[in-house]
Amino acid sequence: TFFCIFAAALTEPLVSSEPPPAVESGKPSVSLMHDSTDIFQPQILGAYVLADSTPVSLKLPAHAPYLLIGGGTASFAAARSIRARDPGAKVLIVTDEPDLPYMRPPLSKELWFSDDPAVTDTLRFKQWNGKERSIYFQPPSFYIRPEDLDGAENGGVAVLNNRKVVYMDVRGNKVKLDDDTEISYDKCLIATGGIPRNLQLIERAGEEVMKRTTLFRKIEDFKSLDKVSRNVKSVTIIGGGFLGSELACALGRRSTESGLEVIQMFPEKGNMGKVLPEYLSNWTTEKVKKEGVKVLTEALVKSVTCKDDQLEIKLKDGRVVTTDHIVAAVGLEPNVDLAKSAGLEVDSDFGGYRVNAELQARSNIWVAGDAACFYDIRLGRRRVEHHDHAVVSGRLAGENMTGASKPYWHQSMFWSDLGPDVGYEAIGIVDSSLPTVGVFAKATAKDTPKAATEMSGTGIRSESETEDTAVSPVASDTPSPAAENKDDFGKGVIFYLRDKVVVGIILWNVFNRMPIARKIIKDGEEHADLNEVAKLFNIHED
Ligand SMILES: *[C@@H]1O[C@H](CO)[C@@H](O)[C@H](O)[C@H]1NC(C)=O
Ligand SMILES: CC(=O)N[C@H]1CO[C@H](CO)[C@@H](O)[C@@H]1O
Repeated sequence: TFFCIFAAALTEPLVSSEPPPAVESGKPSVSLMHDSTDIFQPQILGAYVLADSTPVSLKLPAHAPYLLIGGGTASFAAARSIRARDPGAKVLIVTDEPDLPYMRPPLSKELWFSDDPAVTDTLRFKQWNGKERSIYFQPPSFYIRPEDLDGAENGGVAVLNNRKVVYMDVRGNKVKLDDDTEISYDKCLIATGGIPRNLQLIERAGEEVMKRTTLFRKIEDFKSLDKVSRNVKSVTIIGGGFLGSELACALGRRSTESGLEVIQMFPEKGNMGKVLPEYLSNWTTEKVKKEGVKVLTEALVKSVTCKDDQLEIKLKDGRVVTTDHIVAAVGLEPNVDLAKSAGLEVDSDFGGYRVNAELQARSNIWVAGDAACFYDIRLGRRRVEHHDHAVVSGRLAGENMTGASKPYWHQSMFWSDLGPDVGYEAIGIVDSSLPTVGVFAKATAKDTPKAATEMSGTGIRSESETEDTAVSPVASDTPSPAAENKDDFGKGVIFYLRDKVVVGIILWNVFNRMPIARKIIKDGEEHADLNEVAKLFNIHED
């Protein structure tokens, strides 16, 4: 069956592209990942119950050599790279979420396509290669308990759940938690991610509207939207970016089974209009419509009201939509709550904590993931909200925290699929407001995401690429490429330009060539003829 996944990210590099951790558990972690009987339930480590059932408070460590604030992907990636470079390291992750670190992308894609009716409990999903895994990076046995951190001979990673860091004393190298506990540190990472935005007019529309609105980010949001979508007749997604389009397609597929009406509305002219040039955005919109989604483009919401248990959405151009539930997928607000007490600068253009190319904010303090506004030595100041960026920035911060002085230059990438037949990979600044040059060729049956993963034998396409694999590409002698047919975007390369220099590249149904794209961006040269550059990707070859 055709299905449509906008995958904003790689979902696996943390487990399969690196060796399993050496000491933390008796079994190698890889075998645990594929053990079909284990279900990685979150552990709540904030309190535990003794045999006589008297709840006691934990004796938390007063000091953590490595303190990581936030329990998401960037934090977990940092913990891993710290442990890899400093095998005895004691790492404490403090997170206000109740869960152990997990990956977010499957919450808006693979989990929706699971055949398992219990998927909201198991949180396991099938990768492209058919193998199943949990969204949790590691099972509970990987971690040690916070109260055991002090005495752990080989160190380890501990997660303190349901606690929030509310204050940083930078001079004293310590933080205060929401229950007034103080923990001192040697090195600290802030990886606090962000909070989904809402439309102000929904926030102001009152409790009845808010009750029928989902902001999507966490495991709980997946569970509640799953439930809502089984109990209502109509869901409207506001937002045309990755998250909105992913969820529209996921729910759209359900519409064919259950008669659920799925509406998606956004101000742009087409899906992913902020990323794709207009002709491709238009083409993508048609794909989404075929998934059973009623797409309303150029839709600006004027008001939302609740009447007789239904929501009425009025648009500025007079259109009116009646629906049961709203999903607002209108972006992320980076969480910079600690800026004031920590004396950290928040970037006024991009939001997030300003850090240098090594992701350092101040001495002993680093920032990674969605909350970091970093200096990209190639492309300038940026903030990136993709999973792969959380992985590479967390890893880099961890390396720098353990003493490697390594500037951030590894461009994170992301990929997105429109089902098994169409997919793309992107790197750098892909912003449709930049001038673009697209070079297309006819696709063959081999040029599909499914074929690409089957050939590589992995669940994901670019998993093997690392910063070391950038090869010198060889230009092919094929004739000058040009779009043979304007409507046939079979496969191709789209260049995004700033001051005549390529700052972003989308590989459209062209797979396993990301190292070439990476090198072009790294070189940062002006190119007189991008058709010549496109030849490096050999799109006419096979
Ligand atoms: C995209 O679609 C809109 C209609 O929704 C149309 O006005 C516009 O011309 C299309 N653009 C391109 C480049 O095909
Ligand atoms: C601990 C460590 O190696 N830190 C380095 C991180 O990167 C900066 C460069 O900005 C170096 O000055 C630090 O020594």
